[in-house]
Amino acid sequence: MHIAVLNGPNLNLLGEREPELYGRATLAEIEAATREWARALGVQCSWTQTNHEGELVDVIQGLRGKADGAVINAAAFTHTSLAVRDALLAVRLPFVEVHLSNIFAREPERRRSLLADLAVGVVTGFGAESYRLGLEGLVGYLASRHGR
Ligand code: CA2
Repeated sequence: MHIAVLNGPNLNLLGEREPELYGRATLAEIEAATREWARALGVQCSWTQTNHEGELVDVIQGLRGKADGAVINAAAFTHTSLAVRDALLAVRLPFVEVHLSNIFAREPERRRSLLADLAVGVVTGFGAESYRLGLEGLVGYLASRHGR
């Protein structure tokens, strides 16, 4: 099973600023932990971070037939990007939306996700653990679907 983990804009800055919102872990540390969690679950994982909306769309389009599912923290694009939504609709890839912070406890414009209704589920507010919970939830979902 191959799971793609996708990260949107500014997540490359994690650990440098705003630790009260996003924690102290760097994105490289979250990547290392996620790869370890994936290994323990017996799944392959790929990792992408981009600051560019079009690149995120290209990466999502390229997952068709290559990945079984995705864990996606689209960062600010979560709240703004019809292009990312359309790409996810086009590839019909099961995905879990994850966020480090609880987007529902933040500014009104962050409480809306343009992706969440397409997702298998959403994990928001657990810091780096959101990635582990999202990955576990997605792998369980895919395993039960394959077993049917
Ligand atoms: O809580 C999350 O995971 C977010 O997806 C993080 C995004 C934010 O736009 C979403 O509303 C919620 C922000 C990504 C990281 O931004 C940083 C900005 C400055 C310093 C460090 C990180």
